[in-house]
Amino acid sequence: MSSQRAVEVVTRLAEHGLNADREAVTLLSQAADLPGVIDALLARTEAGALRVTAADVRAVTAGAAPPVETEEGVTPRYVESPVGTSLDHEPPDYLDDEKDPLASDAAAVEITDAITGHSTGTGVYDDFVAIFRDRYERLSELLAGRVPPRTVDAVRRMSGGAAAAVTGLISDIRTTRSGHTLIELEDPTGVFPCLINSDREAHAVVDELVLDECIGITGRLASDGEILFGDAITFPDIPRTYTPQTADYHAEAVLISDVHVGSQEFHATAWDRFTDWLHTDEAGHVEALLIAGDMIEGVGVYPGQDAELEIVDVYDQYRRFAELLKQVPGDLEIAMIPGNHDAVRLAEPQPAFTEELRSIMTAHDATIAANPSTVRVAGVPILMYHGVSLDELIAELPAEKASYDDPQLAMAHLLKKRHLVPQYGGRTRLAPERRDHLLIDEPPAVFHTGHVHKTGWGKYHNVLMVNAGCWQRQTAFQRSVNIDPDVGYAPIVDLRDLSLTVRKFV
Ligand code: D5M
Ligand code: FE
Ligand code: ZN
Repeated sequence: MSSQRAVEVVTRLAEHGLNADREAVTLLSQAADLPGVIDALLARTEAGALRVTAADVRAVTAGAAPPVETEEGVTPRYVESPVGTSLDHEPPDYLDDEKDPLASDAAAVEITDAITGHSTGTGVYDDFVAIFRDRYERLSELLAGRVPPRTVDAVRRMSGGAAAAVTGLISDIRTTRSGHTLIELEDPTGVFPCLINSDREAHAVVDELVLDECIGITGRLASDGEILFGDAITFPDIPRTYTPQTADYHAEAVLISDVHVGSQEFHATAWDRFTDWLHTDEAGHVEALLIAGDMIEGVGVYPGQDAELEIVDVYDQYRRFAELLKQVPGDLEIAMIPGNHDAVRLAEPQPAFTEELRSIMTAHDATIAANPSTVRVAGVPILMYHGVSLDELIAELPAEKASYDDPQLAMAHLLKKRHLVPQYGGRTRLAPERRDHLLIDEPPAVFHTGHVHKTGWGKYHNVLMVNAGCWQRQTAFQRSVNIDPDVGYAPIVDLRDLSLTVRKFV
């Protein structure tokens, strides 16, 4: 699917107030009569329903796209230096137990939120153009040191047979009949085709490419100058030599996610044990509790959810969540961002909770921020992102490169692509803004996600990646889609050296 076609589909749906999941966009982009199909969808959609699924599209069209299969049981490829702890590990003994008094006097948690209240998007076509241009400009800048920064237009004017390189957003990927891969790279001056021969080393990474991500391809132009034969694919990436900022005194942060308060499956006992532990001496160095989204279960998030709700009103769910936060020691900073079950817009970046919701969660004076956000705890930058795009990468990439059992592999790909939602118009709904807030401008020291309800951790180019697991037992819906959640784990990072201890509370 070309990005242009996807943009057209998403724009048209938006005109009718509809959102669609990625598969639905793919199916719609293949529809010969898009306006007709949208009319049929509108006729079929119940009043108030805004979300178009692939099943909806199939119901009104004849065609069906094959499902994407993922396998299980893979060896982490991106985890270069696994974090030296395992589940239920005792925390290491620390020699230095003193806090730096100056450092702890300063605010332990700081946040820069460029999103909440700064939404620039109006949802019109121009915004899609602007966001792609912004994405291209900022990511190509990151590539500029390693790939000659030439525009498509400049490459077109080069003579055939010359050594050349193209940087751009992937507008199309196709496998040729002979098994080679044809990649079209787009920049503001045009589109250029690049062929990666299946016998080239670079061919080993073509299965991790997704549409709309920014890469550089280096190689040689064909004799007619019409196509680039690529030898190497370069990602924006985190430098291998990246040295993350660490704390200069003993501070720890607990990274959790997906509390899902309001669900009958919310594991209250695990939460009680966890918050009890936070009051013990062992937790004496914990300065911050970070929650990466899905505080509540929400209402009407998936089919049949009503039957599994313990609290049926969204505001009551937040009231209960606020009560549960009161169990957290008062001197501990809390920072939280929304997820797809929370009561904010689904399209990312998601702004922080509204005043109304904040007024419910006043007890802790929590830092309430957008999804995504970078928070600094004891000076250490932690990138928090709920993680909806992890589903997408896990579906698109081969199992050994991304899977639900090893969510940190998918996280590593986001770091490598320097983008939290590389593929536009996919299953992760994106709000058209003039600036691309999902780009990873500065590498964080810690990358914290949730959403897939599985724990996973590792390092990628010295960045500690932690996917947090959840506080909700398996729901009937999750059983139906084969999700076996990791419930009641709390990953705890020592910010002095980014070492990790994962504690289990079930
Ligand atoms: O997401 C919890 C997990 O469930 C996450 O990996 C996505 C997955 N999920 C959510 N909806 C679906 C559908 N419709 N099909 C397959 N997998 C799904 P959460 O955000 O907590 O619901
Ligand atoms: Fe969740
Ligand atoms: Zn989620």
